[in-house]
Amino acid sequence: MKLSNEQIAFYNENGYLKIDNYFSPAEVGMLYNELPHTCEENSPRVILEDNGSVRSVFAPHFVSEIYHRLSRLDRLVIPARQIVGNKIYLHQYKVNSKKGLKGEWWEWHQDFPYWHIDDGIRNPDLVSVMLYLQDTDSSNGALMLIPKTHKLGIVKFAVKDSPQKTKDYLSSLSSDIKFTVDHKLLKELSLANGIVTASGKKGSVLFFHGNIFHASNTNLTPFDRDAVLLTYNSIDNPPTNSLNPRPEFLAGRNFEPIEQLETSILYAEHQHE
Ligand code: 6CS
Ligand code: FE
Repeated sequence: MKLSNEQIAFYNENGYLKIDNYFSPAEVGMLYNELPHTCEENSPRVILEDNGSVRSVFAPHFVSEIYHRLSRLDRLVIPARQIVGNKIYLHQYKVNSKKGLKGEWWEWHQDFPYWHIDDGIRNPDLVSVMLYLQDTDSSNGALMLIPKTHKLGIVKFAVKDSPQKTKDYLSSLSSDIKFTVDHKLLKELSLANGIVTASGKKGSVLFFHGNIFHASNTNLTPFDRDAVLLTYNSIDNPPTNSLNPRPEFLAGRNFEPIEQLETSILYAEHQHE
């Protein structure tokens, strides 16, 4: 499960790395079946689209042992440590659902500006890993990426056409996020580097850098696109925003390095599957 030198080199050059068939159908099925148990009614951890469908469920590990085991899985933690180059803890954990015919877009953005400005994390020494719970392609809202843009640092933000609907942390989580990429810059980099669509069957994973430009479309198919996202941070790079810190379900506060790794999320009785 350690990444090869070639995989690390590809990630460092491009800002992302997709690995197919990384989780078994049994593991994906277990995570998918557990989803309803992670989003209790009226929880602040559950972010809804304007149309009422679930957009994100944050911190599923707060209520689910299976999701807690996933966050400590060797197949995720060991590559994340390699990419970050240090011991890691979990900064953010969510399931981004893009329900069929309901899931809205994520405008072109970088993730690190939110963690830098909202949480006070000083350096981009983080890595996100996305686990596909369903077959995902351009039709049902696969992530689009512009390779190599992770090398640009935090870039110029677009000027929003209309004032933000909310001033609270939802302006970082809704389909109208506050920090998006300047459109002139977006066009320049799209022409220069191209746009990659990170399609993958269920069980694929995508490691990606906090500064890479990425976006995803609305889901116009009747097929859901649920994806688990874990963001690991270097233990030497914690949030410094103590004045008005975001809730713990958005910015983790357990800075202990993840050790004693899980070797499977399946319980013993299922591990033969
Ligand atoms: O604010 C945050 O932490 C979340 N918002 C976005 C747009 N990406 C990073 C993260 O998931
Ligand atoms: Fe993002």
